[in-house]
Amino acid sequence: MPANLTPEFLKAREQFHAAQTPQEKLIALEEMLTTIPKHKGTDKMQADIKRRIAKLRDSRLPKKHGKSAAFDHIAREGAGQVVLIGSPNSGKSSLLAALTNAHPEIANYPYSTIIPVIGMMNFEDVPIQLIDLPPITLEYTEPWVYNLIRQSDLALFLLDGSASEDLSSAVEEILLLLEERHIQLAKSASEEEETRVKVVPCRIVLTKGDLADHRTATEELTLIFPVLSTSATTGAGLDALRQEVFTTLRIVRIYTKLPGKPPDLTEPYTLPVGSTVLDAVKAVHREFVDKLKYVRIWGSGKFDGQQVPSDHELQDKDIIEIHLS
Ligand SMILES: Nc1nc2c(ncn2[C@@H]2O[C@H](COP(=O)(O)OP(=O)(O)OP(=O)(O)O)[C@@H](O)[C@H]2O)c(=O)[nH]1
Ligand SMILES: [Mg+2]
Repeated sequence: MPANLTPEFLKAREQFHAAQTPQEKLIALEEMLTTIPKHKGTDKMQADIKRRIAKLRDSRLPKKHGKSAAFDHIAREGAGQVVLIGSPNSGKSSLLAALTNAHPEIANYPYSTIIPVIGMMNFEDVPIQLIDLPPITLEYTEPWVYNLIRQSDLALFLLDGSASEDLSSAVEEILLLLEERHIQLAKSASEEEETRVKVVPCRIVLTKGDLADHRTATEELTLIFPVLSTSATTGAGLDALRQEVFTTLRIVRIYTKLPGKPPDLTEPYTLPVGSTVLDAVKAVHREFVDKLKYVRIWGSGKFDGQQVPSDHELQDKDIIEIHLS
């Protein structure tokens, strides 16, 4: 198939060859990528331009011991760590900006995100850490992206709901790349776990719901993972997404109170679903465990203020009053 290159593209290519600095080269390459006719005949050229862009961006990052910069670990903050993953331009950075106070770079060209960007999202009174990542593609993926996914509690898999491509095969392609690195995305973390493989719960987020030609969840997609539709522009679907993230993280929040005083409802302790009264006491203060006399509980389907054994399983929003000897 002939490439049918446009005059705009040829001009951008000339600028690329004339470019003196990495910055000028990058600008020209991005222009080439925007103006190149998008069809099968230019697939290889497009991939080549993307690779060059990624390489140039990479060379602008601070170097560590001569190797490219790596972000192999991000300290967990809040009740859970959630990564935003997907193809270029799927709307990851836009979603981070819509859900948190972070200001990531957002652009209509691919690979606009080159380093992880962190933001804190609130679901009601629970802070949850979101990490916006560079895209995952066959052509080029930052190697440390996989490490951050492996360490996360949940992956949100973003799909551009306005794209014409086959969304389920786009998902399958990325799932394979992850599997090669021993990461298995799954509906829940409780599925059978091989030792070498890290299972990370996953939800699909269909983005750009405000665009007239946006797609809704197909049965094929929902068979892979539960699907949520959103728009970073209008905010549609964002509340449901916050709720789903909280539910999928499987955490309960616990408030504490002092005898005779009202409970402190400002900052809950967050614990995994299934945690006991003793786990909560430990979370409040390690040393309380040895001195523990009894705990009274509010919520939990119990009479308010009822005394409960230390192996009592906590429910979301329980309030505990710890009595020490
Ligand atoms: N109309 C509309 N456009 C959106 C929405 N979300 C993202 N976009 C646009 O889609 C383009 C890509 O958005 P980004 O958030 O930069 O995408 P990304 O997934 O972070 O891209 P990379 O970092 O390159 O992987 C930008 O032009 C955004 O303005 C949305 O909800 N509605
Ligand atoms: Mg981005």
